[in-house]
Amino acid sequence: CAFVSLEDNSKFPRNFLFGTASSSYQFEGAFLSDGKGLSNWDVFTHKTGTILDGTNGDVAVDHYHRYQEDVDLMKDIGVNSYRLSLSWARILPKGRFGNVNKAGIAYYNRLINALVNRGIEPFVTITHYDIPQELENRYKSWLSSEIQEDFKYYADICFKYFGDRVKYWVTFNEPNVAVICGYRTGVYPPSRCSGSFGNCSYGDSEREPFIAASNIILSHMAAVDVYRTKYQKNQGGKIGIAMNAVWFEPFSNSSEDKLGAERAQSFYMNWFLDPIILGKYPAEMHQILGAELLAFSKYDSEKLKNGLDFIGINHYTSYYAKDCIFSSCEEGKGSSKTEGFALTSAQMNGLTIGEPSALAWLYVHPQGMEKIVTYIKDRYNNIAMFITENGFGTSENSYPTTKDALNDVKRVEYLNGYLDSLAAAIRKGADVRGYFVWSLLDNFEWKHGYSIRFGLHHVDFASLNRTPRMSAFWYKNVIEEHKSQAGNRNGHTQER
Ligand code: PNW
Repeated sequence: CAFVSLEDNSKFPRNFLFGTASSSYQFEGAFLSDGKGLSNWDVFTHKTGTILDGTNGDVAVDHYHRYQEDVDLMKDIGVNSYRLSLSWARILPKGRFGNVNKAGIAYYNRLINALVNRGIEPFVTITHYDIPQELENRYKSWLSSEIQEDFKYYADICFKYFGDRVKYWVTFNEPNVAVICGYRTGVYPPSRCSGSFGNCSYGDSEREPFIAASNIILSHMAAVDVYRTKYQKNQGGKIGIAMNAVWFEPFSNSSEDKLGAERAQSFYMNWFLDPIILGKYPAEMHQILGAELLAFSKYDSEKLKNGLDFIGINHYTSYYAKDCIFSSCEEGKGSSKTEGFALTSAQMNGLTIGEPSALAWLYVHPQGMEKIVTYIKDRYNNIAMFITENGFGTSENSYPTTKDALNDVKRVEYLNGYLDSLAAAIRKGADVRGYFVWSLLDNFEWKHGYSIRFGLHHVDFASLNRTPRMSAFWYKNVIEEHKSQAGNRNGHTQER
């Protein structure tokens, strides 16, 4: 027969979103322009010693003024979606204790309209780490249940002003990283920690992360409730959350290490997803921490469960995981109940899970993508998923000349391997609907300032000129290939 259906050649579903991701603090700059209030990250980065290269996001990559150029870059690549976040302090400089900043609303309208007019679907995160400093000063932000009211108020405003054009909402970016870094190790604002976990003036590393997490979970549920009751029917969008998702590979085949890996996951990701989707914290957390830290009031627990339309997965790396209940682990490493008595590390007993990168936490292990997606699919009944971030960081030191800086072979290899692994999970039935590369541009990489680069485009931080890297051309190719294959589906056949 001369006719062959190409249906099976298409690796990704027909309406798959291919995009790039960004966040307000890391991209926008304009930190005091047009009525914006100070955020926790503005205040944090202005203290000496907080950021490794002494920089801050005051200007960042000036996306606030250069967004049109950046939308053009997206168009060049051919993406059909862009993940961005809204700066809470740009929209509500003083949270619910002040006015809506109309100039902030106008900026996001300009950006969203620029996207929509070019056929690019906005995928919008409501909070990507940055919150108005006012909420920290007034009531210690996530440590107080008061913040639930503030978040609900803010989310309502976002839906009201932008929901006619935004069909994908993410309430929180990586709340697990936010509470671990903000309240356990203290390396992000509000710089709280205790004991051997870090070096802070205030805090309690063994308790505060769990309190902050409960308030984030309930804030998420409150926003979802507002969306579903007031907006979803008319606006027709979907709402979810984006978790940092590490694949924990059991270090050995022993049932102890398998349980150790399971506990590591429960204390990292399921910690948030279980209450939101299944209505209660993971059983392992209850067993190890006891009821007190995890208690939702009766009133609060009634609000839990079924609180997502999709799960956002930010996946970069895998670690080995080892049991520390039946086996002994090094003092201070994995021996803590706050991490479920599991030791997790990219390197164990002389074995390394993958090639290291310029970032101490990022190791290349593409198989982890298929495994984490399959794990989430199985645990949460194959609810819709998006890979809301995946990317590779490099340090400028390893790229001495501009020519080399653009020739990012390692990033291409990384992305290509992870995307293939994602395709394998989809082939086996995972309902994954989109993939976003972190990031469109080099940008402000939190603790590392501008010394770590994740962009498909190189940014010269002096001139702010953007130049596409090899990886941008690689991504363009991936998208074009997908379009031609998906275009041939739907009953079309092609002559061979
Ligand atoms: C994410 N880890 O952070 C954030 O969502 C982005 O804002 C950030 O720029 C990007 O990944 C690259 O770092 C992470 O320790 C923070 O595994 C920590 C981890 C992973 C991602």
